[in-house]
Amino acid sequence: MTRGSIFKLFAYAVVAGAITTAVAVFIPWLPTAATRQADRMWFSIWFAEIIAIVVFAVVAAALIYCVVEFRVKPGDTSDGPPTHGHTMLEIIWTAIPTVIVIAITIVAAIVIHDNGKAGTNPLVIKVVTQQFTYQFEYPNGKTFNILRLPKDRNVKLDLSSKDVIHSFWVPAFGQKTDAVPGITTSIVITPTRTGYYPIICTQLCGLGHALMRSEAIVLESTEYDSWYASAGEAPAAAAGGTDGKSVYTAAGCGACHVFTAGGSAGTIGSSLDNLSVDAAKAGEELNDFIRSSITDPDTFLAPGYAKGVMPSTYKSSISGAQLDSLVQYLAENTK
Ligand code: HEC
Ligand SMILES: [Cu+2]
Repeated sequence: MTRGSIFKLFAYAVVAGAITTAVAVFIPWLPTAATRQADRMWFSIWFAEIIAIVVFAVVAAALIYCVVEFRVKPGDTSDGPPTHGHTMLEIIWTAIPTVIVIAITIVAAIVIHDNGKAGTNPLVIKVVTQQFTYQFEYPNGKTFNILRLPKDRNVKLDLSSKDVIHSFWVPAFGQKTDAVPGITTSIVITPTRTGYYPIICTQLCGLGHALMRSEAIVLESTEYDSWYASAGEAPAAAAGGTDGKSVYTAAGCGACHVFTAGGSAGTIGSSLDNLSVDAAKAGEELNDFIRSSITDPDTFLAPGYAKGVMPSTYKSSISGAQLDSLVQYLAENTK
């Protein structure tokens, strides 16, 4: 190869590498990391990314060089010269990818290992999922439907499910795990930035799946401590409470139902604003009708709605006292 052709190859590689680097750097593919685990995760992604950019630049340069340099001349109908394999080249293009893949594997293994470590005294929060809500149980036994976390402390989330498979994903936290019925799965996060982050269910878990969202709020540790000390005083905030309206919110009814008093506008289920009409159709007294509609939704179907859409798990997931106040709350606020 002449010096000129080596220069050309090099120039193609620099251009291809520069364009790819610009695409990687200037488009915000990843959210700003908000936990120590996400920092490590982003590191492993960038590690693989830089290798990919270099490989792409080399391959693109060779490709462009060949297309430009060896293109057929007008009127040339001859065959190219016969070539046999090149053992040294084959050894090189096998050895280099092997080294690259091993390097990426080692970095990924270290990141996964470090991200699984909860330290000696993590804050353990139980995350109970259920169509289509999250409940967060703190060590003091109080339950909330918003996840509040202190900054700079290891938090271990123990996930479980009351019905089907759900998932817990906060993009900026860099960690994601499924909540599977019958077992407890867990993830560790150490928040490094205060702020508000959406929690998203990523397993298609039923008709209300798209609405299965919650929020995580990372607070300075002093703010968190004072919230924790006074938390749960206001019954409306506590999903474990028996106030009818908070049961309605915590159980996720609003994801599917229009209910003016509850401020919900879900359209998967029927409106709950005029239940007396359907109670009369079913030939039941209003309170009994509401109760049986919640515990055995398929017995009487609201006209025009399908069987099996409303979860039939509420009879076990809502306590007796919660159900009583939920029924009363709906009866008092419907027509
Ligand atoms: C996944 C969506 C979904 C969720 C979540 C849901 N429902 Fe329903 N619900 C429906 C559908 C669809 C119907 C109509 C079919 C039927 O009657 O079973 C319905 C019917 C009802 C009815 C009877 C309405 C009528 O006019 O006959 C009541 C009452 C009711 N739901 C209350 C609730 C309450 C309370 C909750 C929360 C504890 C809840 N639903 C959660 C989808 C849902
Ligand atoms: Cu879900």
